[in-house]
Amino acid sequence: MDVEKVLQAAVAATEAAGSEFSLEEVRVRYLGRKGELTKLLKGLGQLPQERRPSVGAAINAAKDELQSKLDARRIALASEQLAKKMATEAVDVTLPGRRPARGGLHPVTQTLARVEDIFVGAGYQVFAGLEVEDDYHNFAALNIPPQHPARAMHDTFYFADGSLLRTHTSPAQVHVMEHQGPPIRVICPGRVYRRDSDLTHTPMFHQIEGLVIDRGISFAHLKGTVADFVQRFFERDLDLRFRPSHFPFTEPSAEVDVQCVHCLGSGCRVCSHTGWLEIMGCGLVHPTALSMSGIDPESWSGFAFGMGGDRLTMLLHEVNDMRLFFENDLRFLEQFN
Ligand code: 2NL
Repeated sequence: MDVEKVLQAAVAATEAAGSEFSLEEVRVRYLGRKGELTKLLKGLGQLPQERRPSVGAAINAAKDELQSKLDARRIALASEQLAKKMATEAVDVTLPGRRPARGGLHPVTQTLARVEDIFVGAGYQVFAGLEVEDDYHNFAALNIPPQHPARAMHDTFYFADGSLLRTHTSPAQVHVMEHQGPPIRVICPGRVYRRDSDLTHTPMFHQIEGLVIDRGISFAHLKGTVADFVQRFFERDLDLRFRPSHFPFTEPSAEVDVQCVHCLGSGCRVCSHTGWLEIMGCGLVHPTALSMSGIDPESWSGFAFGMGGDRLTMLLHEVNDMRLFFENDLRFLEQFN
């Protein structure tokens, strides 16, 4: 039996071991209870008496040498593995953390809040009202009797019990007139619904209406209020134009145009080459609308106005397709936060 040969094979296997697991296999194969060097030691008894001390010493020296090679290889493997881990799992602690995505208010909601803020600053209260209303508050109380042609224009969604989805935010103001009485300064923002869907109409859209009722309110108060609002909303001095119009619930009535925010009046696609953009309808509250809600038109007068929240948002941001606001594509919406 050649101790030197076994040792050489054991050392070679040690150097070749590629993991702590295979290194342990080498140790068991040579130094384990039934290992090759252990067996050599156990076989000493077969040797002649005089050779035992020298062969025994040689085997023990081989065992010691192998053990120290195994230890060295174990340390080398551990540091190799550490180096590999460091290379592949390195973390750059100086990188900024990934923040959770932050949501934001929809641009139309921001517009409603912007309008509310302007009027709250002028002493108005905000009353959103309810989206499900009855025929009386949505139509009759606003001087729109049952056979009035304006009802057809409103394309109302009705429920089986006769209640309806409000077609404008006016019924919220009717409730304020009924329950609070004059003087009134209120702004009513919210969703309204009409059975209408095409390129420029969606079945749900947003309106913001304002109502002021006090003693001696005239069209001059309305004009001043609108002019001040437009200046604050667009943060620019834009020309205004009041055109005669008609609503059942106001008399006289007007539509308000503002100088085109895009071309400032020279004519462009946004204003259909007119230089003007229509932003609201308004007027002095019809005496019938006042008395229907228990307000004496001989003692009180008022003005009201209504605007489209979606349209205002488009004008403010110079976006020319309303559908973009309803597709909920985050790439579009994120630009408003
Ligand atoms: C438009 C026109 C308007 C009103 C809304 C109103 C409300 C009450 C009484 C009288 Cl309670 N009037 N609201 C008045 C004139 C016009 O809206 O084009 N809206 C988008």
